Amino acid sequence: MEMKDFSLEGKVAWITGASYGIGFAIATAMHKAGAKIAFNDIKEELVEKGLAAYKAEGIDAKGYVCDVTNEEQVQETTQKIINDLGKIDILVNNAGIIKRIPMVEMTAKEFRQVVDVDLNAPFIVSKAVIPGMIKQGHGKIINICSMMSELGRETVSAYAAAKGGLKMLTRNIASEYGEYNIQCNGIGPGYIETPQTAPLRVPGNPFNEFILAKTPAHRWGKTEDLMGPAVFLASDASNFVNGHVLYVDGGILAYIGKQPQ
Ligand code: NAP
Ligand code: GCO
Repeated sequence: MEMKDFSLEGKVAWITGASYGIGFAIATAMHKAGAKIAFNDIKEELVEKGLAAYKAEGIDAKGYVCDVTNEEQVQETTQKIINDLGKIDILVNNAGIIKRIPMVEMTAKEFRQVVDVDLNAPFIVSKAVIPGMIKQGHGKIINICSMMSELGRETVSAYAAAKGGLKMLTRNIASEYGEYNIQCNGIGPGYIETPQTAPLRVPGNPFNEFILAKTPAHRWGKTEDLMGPAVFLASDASNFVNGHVLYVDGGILAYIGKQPQ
């Protein structure tokens, strides 16, 4: 193994839903490793906000307005990225939503909305980019899973079902396209400080203390904690890693909880 195997020089990476949050951090890391960056968001103003944020970091990212649940928009955006940047070597299915509602109070429409973004969209975007990856003889797909790919908790039934399904979609893409030198892996972030978890971190919310107690590192994760794992899974250094979900959770999944004193 050579250290250059961790480089993304000459690669093109598409990170979905990456105007901010985890996607923005992963895109920044991949830029630092040498990749050209494409990202999308669902709203023009968010794409503009993202472009300004990338520029502030010295990143000449390409931004696209695309709803990842809309197959026509995804197909069009895929072709635009290839026209603009020549190819797509790395796909990060990052775009995601959560609705925290007790299951019996959740409408079927709300359940479907979460599954549509968190599970159906990674299928739609992966389906759009895999043919090009087969043609070029290589590709990397990274699906952003979750603690809820393994665990349940109150009020997140749709999200857990979607992220559990995303773990299995990851394994199935690895199984079906591994022979074309395409590696599909997941990253399972723990509890990370982003807008999505802001409601859980408000002062006085007992959930905040709960997560700190359940995490051996006794801290919330930062988006920076995901940068190295993402570059590893996007690089040639992980070419024999396939169908794996790498949990970046500070040890939550390994920990039964602090023993009563
Ligand atoms: P976030 O702050 O809510 O950002 C999600 C991004 O996805 C936003 O830019 C959002 O755009 C975009 N998006 C949502 N629906 C979309 C659609 N239909 N088409 C295109 N873009 C769409 O979330 P985050 O915390 O960075 O999480 C990113 C990913 O990590 C998600 O898949 C999440 O489930 C997962 N995750 C997060 C944590 C955590 O603790 N934060 C832990 C584990 C996994 P809008 O602003 O327009 O909605
Ligand atoms: C929640 C949180 C989690 C995190 C993440 C954990 O309400 O429990 O939002 O779901 O977002 O998915 O890995």
